[in-house]
Formats: sequence, structure tokens, C-alpha cells
Amino acid sequence: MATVPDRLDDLASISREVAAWVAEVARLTLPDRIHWCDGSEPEFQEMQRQLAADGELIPLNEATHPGCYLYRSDPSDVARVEHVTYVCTKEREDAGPNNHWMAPAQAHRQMDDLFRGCMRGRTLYVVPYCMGPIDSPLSRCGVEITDSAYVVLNMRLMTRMGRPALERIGREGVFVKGLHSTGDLNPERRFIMHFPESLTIKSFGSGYGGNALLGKKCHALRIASWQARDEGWLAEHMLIVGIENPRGETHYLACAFPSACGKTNLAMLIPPASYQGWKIWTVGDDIAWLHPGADGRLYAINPESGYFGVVPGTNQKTNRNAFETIRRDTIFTNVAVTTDGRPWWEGLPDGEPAYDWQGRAYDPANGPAAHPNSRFTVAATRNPSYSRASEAPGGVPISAIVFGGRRRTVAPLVYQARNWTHGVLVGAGVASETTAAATGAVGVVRRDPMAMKPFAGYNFADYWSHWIKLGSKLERAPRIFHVNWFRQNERGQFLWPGFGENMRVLRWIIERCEGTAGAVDTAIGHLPGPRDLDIQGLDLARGALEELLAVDPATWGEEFDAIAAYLDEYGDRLPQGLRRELADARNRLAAT
Ligand code: OXD
Ligand code: MN
Repeated sequence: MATVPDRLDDLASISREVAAWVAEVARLTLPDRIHWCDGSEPEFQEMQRQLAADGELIPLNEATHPGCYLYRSDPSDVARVEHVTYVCTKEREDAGPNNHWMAPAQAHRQMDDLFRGCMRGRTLYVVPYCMGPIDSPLSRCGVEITDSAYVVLNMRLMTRMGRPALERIGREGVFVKGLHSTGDLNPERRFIMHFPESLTIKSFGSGYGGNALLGKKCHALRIASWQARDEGWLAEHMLIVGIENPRGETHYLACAFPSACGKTNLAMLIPPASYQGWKIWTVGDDIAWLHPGADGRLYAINPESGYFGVVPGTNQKTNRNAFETIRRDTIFTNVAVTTDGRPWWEGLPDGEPAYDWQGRAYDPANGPAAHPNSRFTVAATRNPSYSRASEAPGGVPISAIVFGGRRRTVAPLVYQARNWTHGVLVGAGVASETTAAATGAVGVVRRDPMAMKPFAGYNFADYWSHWIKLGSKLERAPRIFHVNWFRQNERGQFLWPGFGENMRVLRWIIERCEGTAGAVDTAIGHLPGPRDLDIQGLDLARGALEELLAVDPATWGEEFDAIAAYLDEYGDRLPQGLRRELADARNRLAAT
């Protein structure tokens, strides 16, 4: 039997609160060893070496991909599991219809039964981390206890992990407690539970990213959105990108798209050749914490320090920056490999897979070689377009908030909300076709307000009220837009080329913020007129632009009905402001 260490090392003495919690968890989970992570490079290298020696990590071709490893997860454990993800608040209504709910006492009992003795024979790792720059007043800290060394390595890349975070916790005394065990990876015994009222997360039975790297979705979105509501800020599923024009002025955009809809691509976009002098700076690719500043603007930090991106489709053409980023010092999860040990995935123009993501000799009859939700984990600083503003303690000022979804029909290429509250309606109405990032059917349209359906840690009705209230306090609120890169014609072909060419749409958005771009007023908001969007040199099919910028009254009538039906699920808690905006939009549509 082994529980608490006989020698409390110096890390364990930094925070009494953390040490007490670690001791309590050790008494429950009965690990053989306890390892306090200091977050240092030697520790990271040694853990990688050890995991490779144990065969859990497979070193990739050192000549072509130095410092890269492959990890294969259990084949039943390859995506987030929304059906067993719970928000456990005292009052069921506080979690809302958008979350699975369980009473906290019952949830703790159920989880503690699973955790009892689950670390026998294993090492308990204590992972102190800071979400956001270590010296930023906007950052928040947490500690993850896990029995997975793979999780530790990922947390080291994705967060500011180790001694400085623990020292901050020691000073502040407040931290999010995240308890994680891979258990026996039995999908029947897999649960991800959140207790926002006590800043606690318990995750059991999965080693996959979003379920197991507790700093990411569990802390930085579900728990943080609750904290943000209480403290007057926003925790959002948004990339943050800086766009520098040839005059050297940079506008920052915060963009919310559902999982696997191209946030990483947009955050790292390469402008088309005709955009000489324009530069893109990546601040974040998945999560933004947005705080009102003293000057009436909204300021954003990226709480993460790395990327956990979808691999398939990444190549020189679709995302050159990501492609360059993941050529070294990257952990690949569930990709295929070539005979000479290079990582391989669908969308690469060369090489061929020898072994698929499960390690079987590749056979197309078994499906794709790389899992469609295979991932890379890599430090953000490796990105050629990494923005040094990512380290700014006060964050970056946001000019525009952009919502988007994957819609074959309905949503035009881009439109601008009439004002902040209308923008909240636009965000609340986001819908998208589901992707492989979560288990379940792919390609089904579902409502995904603000791209936060899987991540809002409380009742969406209260969340929209909070958005409306926060906006009313901003003297210089960001403008709000909606984009859709995924419109198709009736033959199923994409109408818009996407990727780098999306820069043309971003330019219109920026110039709307500056007040220099034209637009036409429609029932759903302001759209670029045919000459307002720069399409010079773009080879669009005849009629494509008209179709991309059309607002069809019949289609939008149905869309508003669907949005109304969805919002009705929130009953009396729904803010009046949202109902009013929807009624106004329907009246405008009826008048066209
Ligand atoms: C992600 C997701 O992994 O949204 O970022 O699923
Ligand atoms: Mn995401």
C-alpha cells in the first residue's frame, strides 16, 4: 500500500490547500507514487523518454519530424463524450436545458466510487497550471490530478504548467480542482462531471483530449463561463486573430465556430498573394477570455499556450502555418504512419500510410488511415504566425466578434448584426453540421449557440442575459458578424474557396469596423453589396457571389421559426431583449 509520499518535496510545501487536497485524493485513489510536476524542460523530456521506453509513445522519424511522437488512444476513446458530460449545480435550472444535470451529492458519490483505489499500481501526477499569461490579472489557475503521463505531457504544451503556476496558487489560495483518471477506459464507466459552485471537475474513464486535459474545455470553458458570469466577463469558444493592414495597424477579431469548423485554419490564415503587406497574427485557436477594459473596449486573452488541433486536411495549401508548426516537437494522436516512421493523414499530398491509427497494416477497407478526429498537440510558440501579444497581461482589444457555422444552405457568406443585442441573437441562432470532434452522428444540423452548446457551464438563458448586460456596459463594444464558409450549390459544390481567400471577408469586416466599407441593409443584418467585397483575381463560378450573398425570405422564414422554437425551450428565463430582437427581425423579413 502506498499513499502520501514520505518526503514532501518543496513543490508540495508551496500551497497548503493544494497539498491537503492531494493527500485527500491519494487516500481515495491509493497510487503507488506521487509526482509533483515542476513543468521544467528536463522533466518533460524525461517523461517523454520514459513513455517511449514503455511503448506508450512511438518516436516518429527523427530526420523529418524531430522531437515528434505518436500516441494511439483506445479505439473507443477518440472524441469528447457529450452524452456523459454533466454540470452538477445545486439547482437543476442553473445548468439549464443545454446541459446534462445531476445533483452534486449524487454525482460526487458516483464519481468517488469510481475513483476509489483506481490508481493502485500507478503514479498520481500533480499538475499545477495557469490558464493565461502567468502574470496576468485575467488568468486563472487550476491543479489537475491525473494518472496519465500522456495527459501531463499534453498539459505541459497546452498550459503554463508547473512551479510558477503553483506559486501563484500559493499566493492566491484559489484554484480549480480537476481530478482525472483513465480508469479502465470502459465507456460504460466514463463520466465528465463539473461542479462550478465548488470549482471542481471529476473526469473518469477517458484519456482523450477534451475529456482528460482538464484545463481546456472543462476549466477554460465550462467552469470559467460560470466564474465569468459571476465576475463580469466572458469565457468563449473563440479563436483570437490579429490582422495587420499595410499601414501597420492591427485589428483583433474573436471568432466562435463549432468544433472542427476551421478555427485553427482561420487563426493561422495566409493572406492571398494579392494581399501584399497584410499580416496575420495568431493569439489563440480555440478559447478566448474576454474582459471589459477601463476604456470601454473588450480585451481578450487566450488562456491556452498550445494547440490541440484536428490533423486530417492539414497541408501546405490549407494551412501552411499549421503544417510548419507540427514538423517538430509535436505529439500526434491517432494518425497513421508511413514505413519510414513519418506521420500520415488524409489530405497529405504525398507519402502513403503503412499502419493506420489503430496500428493495423493499412487497409482501405478499414476506413480512413488517420482517425477523422486525430490531433496534434504543439506549443503555440512554434507557429510562424504566433503573436507576441499572446503574452500581454492585459490582453488584446477586440474590434469584431465573428460567429459562424457549417451550413450548406441558409446562412450567407457574411453579414453584420445591427447592434450588440441583435448580435447576441445572431450568436444564439448559430447552427452547424456536427463533426467528428464529438461522438455521435456526423453531418446533422444542430443549434450550437455561440459554438458553446457543449461548453456553456450554465443555463443558456442566463448566459444570453449575461451577454446582453455585459454589452450594454461597453462604450466601444466590438461589432458582431456571422460568416459561413461552407455554402454549397445544388450539386453539392462549395460556392466559396475558403482558406486563405477568407481574408477578403475579414477585410470587409475590419473595414466595417473602421466605417469605410459599404453594405446593404437586409432583414437579417448588413451584407456586403456586390461591389463591397474584394473579389479581384478570384475565380468564382458564375452566379456564385449572388448566391453567397442572397437572403431568401422563405428560407429565412423557416430559419427564424427554427430559432424561435429553440429559444422557446428556455421558457421564461429567456431574456426579453432576445425575444424583441427576434420579433423585429421577423417583422423586417415580413416587410421585404
Ligand atoms: C476541440 C473541440 O477539441 O472543440 O477544440 O472539440
Ligand atoms: Mn474547440
